[in-house]
Amino acid sequence: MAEYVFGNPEVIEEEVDMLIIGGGMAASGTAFEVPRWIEGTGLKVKLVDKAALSRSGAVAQGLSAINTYMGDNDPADYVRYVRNDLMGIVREDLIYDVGRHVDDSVHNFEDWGLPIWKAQGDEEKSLRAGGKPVRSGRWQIMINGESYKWIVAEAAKKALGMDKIQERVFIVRLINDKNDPTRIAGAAGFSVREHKLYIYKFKACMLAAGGAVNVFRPRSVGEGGGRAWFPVWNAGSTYSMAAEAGAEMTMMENRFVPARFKDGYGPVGAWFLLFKAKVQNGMGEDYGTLRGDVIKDEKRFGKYGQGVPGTCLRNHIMLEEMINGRGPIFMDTPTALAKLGEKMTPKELKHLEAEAWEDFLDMTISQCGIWAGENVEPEKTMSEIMPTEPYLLGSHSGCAGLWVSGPTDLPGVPKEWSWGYRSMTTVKGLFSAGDGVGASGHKFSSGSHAEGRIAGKAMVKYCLDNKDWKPELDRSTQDLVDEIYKPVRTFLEHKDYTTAIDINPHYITPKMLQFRLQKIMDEYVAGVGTYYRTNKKLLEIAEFKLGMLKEDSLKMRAKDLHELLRAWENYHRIMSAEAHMKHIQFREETRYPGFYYHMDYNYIDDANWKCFSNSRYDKTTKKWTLKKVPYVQVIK
Ligand code: SFD
Ligand code: AMP
Repeated sequence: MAEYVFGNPEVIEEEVDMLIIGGGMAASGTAFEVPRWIEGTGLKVKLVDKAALSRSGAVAQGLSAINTYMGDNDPADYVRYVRNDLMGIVREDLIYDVGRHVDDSVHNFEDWGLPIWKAQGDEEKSLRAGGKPVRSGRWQIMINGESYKWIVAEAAKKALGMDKIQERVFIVRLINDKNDPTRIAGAAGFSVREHKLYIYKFKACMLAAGGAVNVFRPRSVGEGGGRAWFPVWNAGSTYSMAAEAGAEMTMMENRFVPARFKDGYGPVGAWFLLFKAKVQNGMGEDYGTLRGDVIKDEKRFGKYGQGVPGTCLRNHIMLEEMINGRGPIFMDTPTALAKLGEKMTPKELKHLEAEAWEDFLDMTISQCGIWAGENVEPEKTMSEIMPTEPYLLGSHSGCAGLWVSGPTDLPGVPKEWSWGYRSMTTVKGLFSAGDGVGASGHKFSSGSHAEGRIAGKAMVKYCLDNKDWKPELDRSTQDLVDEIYKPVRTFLEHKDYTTAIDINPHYITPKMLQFRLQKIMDEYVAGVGTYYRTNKKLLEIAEFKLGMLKEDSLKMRAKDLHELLRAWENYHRIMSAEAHMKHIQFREETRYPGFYYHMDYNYIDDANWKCFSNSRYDKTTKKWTLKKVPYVQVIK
C-alpha cells in the first residue's frame, strides 16, 4: 500500500496571479516588494522554495561582506568596474539600474537588524543617516553576517505572510500557455517531504532559483564530496526551466572559477582587500610582480591586460605558475596579520585573529573545519589557495543567464533591449533576477535583492496590464504526474530484479548519473582536469556524450523523495551544461582566459567577438540556435 501511494502522489492544483520560484536573495527582494504594489488590486501571489527560506540559497551560511554598496560612488563608475571585470561585454543598462537602486536594499538590511561595521566615530550612526561603513574595497562593506539570510528572509515572510509561502517544494517544469506558446502559464513541482505534486497556474512568474553548482567534477571528491564554494542545492533550475520554456539566454559560455582557500573553499576577498594579504608561489616568489605582465601581451589579451586586471586575468597569472610547476599558491596570512597588528595592543591583536576566523565562520564554515582539523593558525601558518571547479552564475563575478528587458529611462540604450517590463525574459510573463539574469554580474547578495525588487514591481505591472487574461496549460495534469514521477515508477517496477538495490540493469542512480555528467564536463568542457582547456574536437565529443547522457537520464531511479529531488536536479544540471557547452562552441575566441581556454582560438578577438552570444532552445526539436547580438557601450 505504501508503495502504491509512493508511485501516485496526491495532486494539488492552485491558481495565483504571480508565482515566485526560489527563496534566495532575489526572490526575497521580490517577496518584499510585491505586496506594497498589489494592495487593493486583488492580485494573488505565492512563493515556493525547494528548501526553508531562512537558510536557503547562496547566503544560507551567511556572508561576511556585502560586495555591492554604492555609498558615495557613482553608479556609472560601478558600470565601468563591472565592464572591466567581465572583459567588456555586459548589459550596462541592467548594471546601472542595479547600481542606482542597491543601497536602499542595504539600508533596509541594516534597519532589519543586520550588523554593519562602521568607521570609527560612526558606530552608532546608521548607513541611512550617513554613517560611514568599513569598506574592504571600493564597492564592498564588512558585516557580521552569520544571520544575514535569516534577517532578509524574515522581512520577506513578514511582507508576504507565511500563508503565501510554500517551503520544500522543488519546481521541475515551467508550462507554456496552450493558446500562446510564447507565454508562460504555469509550473509543476513536488514536495520533498510528502508524496504531493503541485501544479500552479499563473499570469506571471519570477524564476529566481540561483545558478548552477556541481555541473563540473568538483575538486572535492570522495570524502569531501558535497563540498563546494557556491550553494550545492542550486542546480541550474533557473537556466534549464527557462530554456525549455523558450527564453533567450545570453553569455552562457561565461563561468566563474573563483580562487579559493584550498579544500575548504573559503573566499579570498576579505584577505586580499581588508587584511591586505599577499600571495606567493611554491618557491616563495611574489609571482604577480615577477611575471604579472604576461597579460600585457596584446595579441592574446587585447587591451584587457593593460589596466586593472579582471578576475579571470588574475586567475590566468596564478594558473601560469601552477601549470609551469611553480605551485602551490599560498596566501601569506601570517605576514598580513603581523603587519596589521604592528600598532595593536595584545587585546586588539586577539580581536583581529578572531576576525580572521569569523570571516569564514560567517559564510564558509567548512574552511574553519579544515583549519581546525589541520592545526592551522592563520597568524602562524600560510594556507594554499587554488582556482576551483567552474560555476555557472550571473550575480557574482560571472555573467551567464537570461536575456531580459531593461529599464526604459536611460539615454543611449538600444530600443530592442527593452520590451516594457524590466527583467521580463523573451517569454511573456516570465521574469528573472539575481543569478538568473545574464550579462550583468557583480550584483552579489545586495544587488540580487535589489534586482528582485525592481523585477517584482514590473511583474505586478504586467499582471495589472493583463488582468483579464486566463492561463491555460499546454500539458495535462496526468502528463505532468507521469513525467515527474517517472524515476519513482522506474524504481518500483524494477527494484526486485536484483538483490543489491543500487545495481540494476534497468536503472541508474542519480548519484552515478551525476558522476558521469561531471566527468564529461571536466574532461571535455574545460574543467580542472585539463586546467580549464578545451578545443573543437573535445567539444564535439562532449556534445555526443551529453546526448547519450540525456537519453540515459530518462532511466534515473528514485527510491525515495530525496532521490527524486536528486534526479530532477541532475536533469536541470544537464540542460545547463548543454547550454554552456553550446555557447563555448559558438564563441570562436577565448574571452575569459583564466576561466576557460578555447585552444583553437586562444586569444581575445574584439574585431569579431565583442558581442553578446544569445541562444534559444526549441523543446520540440530539442535543438539550440545561437546568434551574435551587438554590444553597445552605454556609459563612456
Ligand atoms: O565572499 C529552488 N555571495 C556574496 N555576495 C555578497 O554580497 N558578499 C559576499 O561576501 C559574497 N560571497 C559569497 C557569496 C555566495 C556564497 C555561496 C559564498 C560567498 C560562500 C554571492 C551571493 O550570495 C549571491 O550573489 C546571491 O545569493 C544570489 O542570489 P539569488 O537569489 O540569485 O540566488 P540564491 O540566493 O542562491 O537563491 C536561490 C534560491 O532558489 C531556490 N531554488 N526553489 C524551487 N525550485 C527549484 N527548482 C529551486 N532551485 C533552487 C533555493 O532554495 C534558493 O532559495 S564572497 O564569495 O564574495
Ligand atoms: P571573493 O571573496 O573572492 O568572492 O571576493 C569578494 C569581493 O572582492 C568581490 O567583489 C571581488 O571582485 C573582490 N576581490 C577579491 N579578490 C580581489 C583582488 N585580488 N583584487 C580586487 N578585488 C578582489
